[in-house]
Amino acid sequence: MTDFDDMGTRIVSAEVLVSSPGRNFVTLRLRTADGVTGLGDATVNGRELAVVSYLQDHVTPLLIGRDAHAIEDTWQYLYRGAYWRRGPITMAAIAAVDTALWDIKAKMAGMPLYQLLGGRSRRGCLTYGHASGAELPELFDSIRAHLDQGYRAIRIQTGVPGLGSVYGVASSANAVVGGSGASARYDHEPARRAAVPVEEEWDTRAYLRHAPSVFEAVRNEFGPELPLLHDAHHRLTPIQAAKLGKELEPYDLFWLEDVTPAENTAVLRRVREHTTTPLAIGEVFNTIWDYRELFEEQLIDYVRSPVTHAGGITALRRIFDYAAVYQIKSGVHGPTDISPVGLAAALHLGVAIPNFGIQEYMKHTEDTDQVFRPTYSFTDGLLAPSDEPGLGVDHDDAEADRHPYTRAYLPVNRLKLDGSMHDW
Ligand code: GCO
Ligand code: MG
Repeated sequence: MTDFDDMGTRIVSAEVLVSSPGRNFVTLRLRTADGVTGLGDATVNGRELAVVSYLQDHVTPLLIGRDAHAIEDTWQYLYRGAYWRRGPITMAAIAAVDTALWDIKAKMAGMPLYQLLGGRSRRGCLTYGHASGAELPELFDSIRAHLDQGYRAIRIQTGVPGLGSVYGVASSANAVVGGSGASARYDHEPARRAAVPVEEEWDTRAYLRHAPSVFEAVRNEFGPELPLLHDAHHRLTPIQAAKLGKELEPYDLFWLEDVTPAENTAVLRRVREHTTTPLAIGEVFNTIWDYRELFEEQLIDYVRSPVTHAGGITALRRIFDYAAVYQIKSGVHGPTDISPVGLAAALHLGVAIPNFGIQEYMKHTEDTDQVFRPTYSFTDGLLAPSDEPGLGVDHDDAEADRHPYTRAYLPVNRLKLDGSMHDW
């Protein structure tokens, strides 16, 4: 489309910004001839520079001169036009462009983005926080610390007897800025930056024996009301997943996440046959197509896709509308590797859609917030976008320059038994 009603809305610059204020982030900034800027998150944890190249070498040259208002057409142009559709790198790049364009459109309208998505349906987005501990006493302290901060739903991850560090469990050894001891974080950045990924060991049988006893202890200590969640990190076979779901039923989980590897979603039929524990999946999905069978066969209860990895606000909105037909709700991925830009986008969608479920929320470090200056607020466990025009985030280039990119990896997972690589 080259016909512009208003040449002031034409995109005149597209910058890919890379910084590491506590961990690596890739951010796209678009600017119109009128000087309106918009931001998009393109961070793919551990593979950041692949998206930088995709954007810089293949996408940003196509954006110059396009009408910033043409969000849908730009999305289709980048998705259909690439020929090589889908995949995390492509979809993160498209997501960044889409998010930046929505930011620009909302700023031009002088409205917070949620107004353009249908307006506010709720005061804020119910969040869940990450409590963890190698042993029960540390876990209980971590749960109490989260409740003190106002969280009203809590994800529970613990160590497993006989294993060293387990992903998702904070320990003083891998604590990073933002906490120590029971409230320490496990982000693997920057404390565990290394030339190669850290290797962790895994034993599924030990985990399956241990997990139900943890939830029993948590229910005994904290009572039946508190919504509890758990992430199995794609580590189980279908029958193991079915067993875990069944054994956790007495503890009334809000959800059990990523029980099996995400490539073969059909196996969730087996899991569903055996358990009424609600299931959540999708943080590594990229498109609406990944959900088709899961929705139509009613195999899941929550959609985990974030704006950042599912092609942006345009695409995620479509996924949520499709999910709503099946009474499936949102449960957007919100770890610290989703930047404040990606999180703000999720919050604008979250307050607007009818089928909001819950929003994951791990607070970013102060350094991160100084770069992005988010204006969303966290009150009584609800995270809400501000009424600033657009997304309500910024990018302070001088702050970002103080934190240059540093190569970093997520850990890998090997079986304790014989060192085989295991699903992560
Ligand atoms: C979650 C996740 C994260 C991911 C991480 C990968 O549920 O929050 O599983 O911890 O592992 O975002 O980059
Ligand atoms: Mg997860």
